[in-house]
Amino acid sequence: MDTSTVSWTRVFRRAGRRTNAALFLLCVGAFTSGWVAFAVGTPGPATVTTVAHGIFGLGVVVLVPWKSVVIRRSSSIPWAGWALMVLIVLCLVAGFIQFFFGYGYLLGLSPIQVHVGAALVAVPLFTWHVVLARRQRLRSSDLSRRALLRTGALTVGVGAAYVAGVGLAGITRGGAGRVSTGSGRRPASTIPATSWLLDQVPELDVVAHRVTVAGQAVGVAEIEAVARPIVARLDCTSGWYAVATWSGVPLSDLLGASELEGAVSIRVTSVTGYVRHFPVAEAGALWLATRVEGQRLTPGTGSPVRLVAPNRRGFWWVKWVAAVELSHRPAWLQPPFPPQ
Ligand SMILES: Nc1nc2c(c(=O)[nH]1)N[C@H]1C(S)=C(S)[C@@H](COP(=O)(O)O)O[C@H]1N2
Ligand SMILES: [Mo]
Repeated sequence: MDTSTVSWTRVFRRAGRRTNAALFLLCVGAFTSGWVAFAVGTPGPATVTTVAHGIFGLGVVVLVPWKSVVIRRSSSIPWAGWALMVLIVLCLVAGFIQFFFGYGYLLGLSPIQVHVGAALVAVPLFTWHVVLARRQRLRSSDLSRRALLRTGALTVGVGAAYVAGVGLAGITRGGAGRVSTGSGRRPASTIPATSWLLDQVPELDVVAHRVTVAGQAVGVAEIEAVARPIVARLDCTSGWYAVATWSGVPLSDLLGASELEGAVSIRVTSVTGYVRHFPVAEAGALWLATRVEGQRLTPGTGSPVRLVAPNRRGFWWVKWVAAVELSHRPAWLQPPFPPQ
């Protein structure tokens, strides 16, 4: 046996309770930062969140050799344990595919759909695994100098792997035009028709359609008579964004100042029932748009009228708008993500 084998054996012999505790924290961190990453759209918070998410995920990968020692030591593994392992591997692989190769479809699924789907299915198994099967207490020695040094070394290693990964993504083109949310660029001419979950594209009559704005019926012709161009980035949580010139009118032009003053939020509803609430203060930054890049919207991208919300992620850009209403309900009371 040569010396390097000896030292590695010693390194992996330490695998055990602390490996599990570290993996637990990394998984919880990865899951939480993943949700936050879907919610934030502004550059500073988005950068912090996506970098943290990447580091948590890489941390899990780095601990794989130690965890395999733990697994090999245990006498039997229940089927749910295997299922959890498969889901976590699937989640990681899909995440890395998105990171290195960008947005695309395979068998009708995008890498982020697989990534998020696997993570959600893993939650009950993970909870079962942690709570029922592998309850482990923290010990005071976990905060010893040596333990902290080891954690520090792991963190530096993961940080270095992250930087290398970002460099590699530049070569594999996954990082092409990447912005702070992690999304990659698509040309404005190829904006895909995207649903948050289950919405189906309705066929609406452009001439007959009316949007009810605080009780008043507004048609496409009326919007286009006062429309102005607005350049905005549509940034979908499925991992792509497109910068386009939209044509529309801000809600602050359609709703009177006195009306806005009396309200807390603006409720924008789609003909499909898809709905989002916005704080009234954003009235000037929410646009009812009828065109993109000079062309009328297609049914898939929200015809006849959609919302353009330049400072928010794609799922706020309500398509096929039926009504804009003032409300007394605070915007934060709504579910953070649409349920349909
Ligand atoms: N009514 C409705 N509006 C919607 C959605 C939806 O499912 N239903 N999906 C949202 C999501 S997740 C995104 S990213 C954008 C996509 O717009 P696009 O189809 O023009 O690309 O529309 C948003 N508006
Ligand atoms: Mo989206």
